[in-house]
Amino acid sequence: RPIGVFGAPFNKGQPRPGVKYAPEALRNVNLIKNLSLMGHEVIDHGDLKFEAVPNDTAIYNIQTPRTIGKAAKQISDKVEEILRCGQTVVTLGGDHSMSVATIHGHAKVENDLAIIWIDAHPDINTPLTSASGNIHGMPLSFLTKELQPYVPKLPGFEWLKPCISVKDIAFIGVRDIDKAERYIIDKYNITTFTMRDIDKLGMECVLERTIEAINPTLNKKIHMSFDIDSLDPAFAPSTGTPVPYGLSLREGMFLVEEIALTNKVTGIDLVEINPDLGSQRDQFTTISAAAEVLYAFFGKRTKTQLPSDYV
Ligand code: DIR
Ligand code: MN
Ligand code: MN
Ligand code: MN
Repeated sequence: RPIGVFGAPFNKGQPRPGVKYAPEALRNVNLIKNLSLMGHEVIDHGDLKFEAVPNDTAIYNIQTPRTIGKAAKQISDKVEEILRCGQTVVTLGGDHSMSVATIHGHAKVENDLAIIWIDAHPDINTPLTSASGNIHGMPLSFLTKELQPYVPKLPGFEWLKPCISVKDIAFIGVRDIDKAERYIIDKYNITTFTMRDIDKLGMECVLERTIEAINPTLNKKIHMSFDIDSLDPAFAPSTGTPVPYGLSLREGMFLVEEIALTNKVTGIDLVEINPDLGSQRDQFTTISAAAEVLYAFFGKRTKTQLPSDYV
């Protein structure tokens, strides 16, 4: 399948504005060209533009819910459009609140979807349990059918239909879980592999068990949501909520290489890269790591020698 890439420079799901510069930063390291040089047809759909909704008053402790909901609708529609063209969609975030939209749009086209959520955080707070009020810590609660009795509908999100089940989700790399998130994960027995599980089992076994749990017959398509803070801050320092003792870059690359080999992934999110944070070296380290994760997924693994014009 061709790859359809677009940027979702969305930053209102958390308080640090610089995360909106990530699509531009990734384009500046020739992400699109390098993917093409790996032998893929790559269609660049450009970056979306978002507008603030006037009089967007806070609800619970969430700022600008209508602005976030409106942007999410645009992102969901874009993902749906690109998938209907038969392309594998790659969404360059942006903060992780955008995954409420990418998964929603993906599930409209592939109605039975498995979610691999690679993140230091499980992002399954509800508007009522979130201590931060940041929607980037909540997207999975909005999408999950079983949680709807506990998730109040926010203004701006009227269009959103919960489309996944707790049994379709797997967390990998988590190591910073809020109390209510822990409660939800335990109550619904959501497939979860912490850093300790990865150390103990090894990444290959973690992925085997992930597939066994959420997609045993590989009859579903897979949505891979990659939060750059899953990586250890040594490899991805320029992110809003870094958490120590995370994945090495090679572990992250190996994980996505193995996921790619399922041939079931039709949607990918790459989120929470904040090119404003840290030193110039930190920023370069983080953007390079993010790009390498995508290259690993899209087959750099199979090339001992890259084309000579690879930059
Ligand atoms: C925290 C942080 N659990 C929250 N979440 C983050 O605000 O709900 N997710 N940073 O990536
Ligand atoms: Mn387009
Ligand atoms: Mn996240
Ligand atoms: Mn995270």
